[in-house]
Amino acid sequence: MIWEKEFPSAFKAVRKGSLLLAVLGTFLVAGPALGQDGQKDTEQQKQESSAPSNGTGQDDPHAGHPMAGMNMVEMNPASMFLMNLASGTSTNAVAWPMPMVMTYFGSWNTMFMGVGFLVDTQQSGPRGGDKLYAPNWFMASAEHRVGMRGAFQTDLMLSLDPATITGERYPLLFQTGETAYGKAIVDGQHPHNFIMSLGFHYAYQLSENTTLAAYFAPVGDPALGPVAFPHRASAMELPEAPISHHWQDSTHIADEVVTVGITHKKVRLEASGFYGSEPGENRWIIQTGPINSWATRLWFFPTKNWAAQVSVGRIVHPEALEPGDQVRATASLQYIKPMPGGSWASTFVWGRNHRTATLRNLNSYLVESVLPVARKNFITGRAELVDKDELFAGQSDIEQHLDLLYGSTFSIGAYTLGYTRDVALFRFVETGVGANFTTYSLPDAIKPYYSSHPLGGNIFVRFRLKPHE
Ligand SMILES: [Cu+2]
Repeated sequence: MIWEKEFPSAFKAVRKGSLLLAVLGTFLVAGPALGQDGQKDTEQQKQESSAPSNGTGQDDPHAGHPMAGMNMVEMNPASMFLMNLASGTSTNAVAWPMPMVMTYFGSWNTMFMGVGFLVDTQQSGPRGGDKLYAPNWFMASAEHRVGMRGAFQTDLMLSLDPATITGERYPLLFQTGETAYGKAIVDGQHPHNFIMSLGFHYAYQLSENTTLAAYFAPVGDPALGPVAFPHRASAMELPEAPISHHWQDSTHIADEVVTVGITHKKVRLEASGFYGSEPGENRWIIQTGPINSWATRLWFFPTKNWAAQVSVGRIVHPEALEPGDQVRATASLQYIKPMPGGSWASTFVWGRNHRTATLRNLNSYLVESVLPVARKNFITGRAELVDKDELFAGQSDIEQHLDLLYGSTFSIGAYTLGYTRDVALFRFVETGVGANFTTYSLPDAIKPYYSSHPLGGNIFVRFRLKPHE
C-alpha cells in the first residue's frame, strides 16, 4: 500500500532533522531556563507584560490550571490547549494542577516534569521474585505561539529505566507483555524506553469554541486508551504498572505516530496512524516501521473535573512472539478534585483486546484512586480484573495441559492498597516515602503454579520535581 511504503521514507527524513533539533532545542531552552531564578523572572516579566489571556470564557473546560499565577509569556488559547496535554494528545481532567515547573526563555514557554521511584519489591509464591529497581522519567516541553491563533509545542520525554531496571524486567505477579532475552515476559514488567516520547504538536484555534490539532511523533502516544499510567493523576503514588497495561494504555510508546484532532466545546475527536509493534528489547534506540495501525478516540469533558474517552484501534502485530493483530477497545472515566495538599484523582478504565490469531476476546477493568489526607499524606488504591492468556507462554506442556482441562484464559484480580508520606528533604523535589500491598484472586486451576494466596508488596521512596509555589 502507498500509505505504508511512501510515508515512512518521508518520515525518516523528517526524523533525522527533527530529532537533532528537538534534543538540541529542548536542552538549549531547558538549561538556562532551569538555571535562572525568581529574580530574573520578575525582571523579564516587567518587560514582557503580555499576560496569558484565554478568550474562551469561564465555562470552557479546557481553560484549565495553567492560568493561575503563571510564569509564562505570549500565550493564546491554542497555547493553553497544548499545555494541558498529558502524553501524546491524551488529557487528564483539566482541573488537575499538573506537577510541572513552568518558566520561559525568550518567547518560548517551557515546562518540566520529573518522577523517580526507588522501589524494593517482594512478590510471593513459586513465581514471585524480589528486586530493588528505580523507574523514572523526565519530560521537557517547549511551546511557542504561532500568530494570533496558532501554537507549536515540542515534547521530549526520557527515562533511564533501561539502566535502572536491571535484567530487562522487575517482578510483578501476573504481569505480561513484551519480551526479555527473546522470551515473553511473564510475572514481570518491562522497563520503558530511554526515549519515551519525542513529539511535535501544532494547534490552531478555528473559532472561539473550536480548535484543530496535529501531532507527529517519531516516538509517542496515539489516540488509543486513557492517559497512560505513568502520566495519570490517579496513579501518581503507585510505582508499579497495572497488570492491565497491555489491554489499555500500552501503546503510549509507539513509533511514527500521526494524530489529527478537532475539539469543539466539550468534545474532541481524534484519529491516528502509527507503527504497531511493541518496543523491542534494545530500549536505547528509536525503532522505525511503516504506519500500519490506526486508532480513533472520542473525548468528552463535561466539566473541568471530568475527562471521559472511548477509543478503538487496530494494532498490527504488536507482540514479537505472537502471531496476529489486536483490535483494542477502551473506555475510561476520570474525576479530579484539587484539595489542600494535592488532588483527589480517580480513574475507571475498561480495555478489551481481540486477538485476530486466536479470536479470543480478553477484557480488563481497572479502578484506581489517590486521596490526599491532611497535608503530606496520600492514600491510594487500585483494583483490576483481567483476562490473561499468556501466563504460561513458553511453557507449552503446561499450557496444553491447562488448556485441555480448564481453557486458555484465566481471570485474575489484583487489589492494591498504598500509602505515601511526604517528607521535606529537598527544596526542589517532592520526596515521599511509601508502601503498598497487593492481594490477588485467581482460578483454582492455576493455584498450583502461583500458590493459593499470592501477595505482592513494595516499599519505596518517591522523588518528584516540585512546581514553583
Ligand atoms: Cu508502558
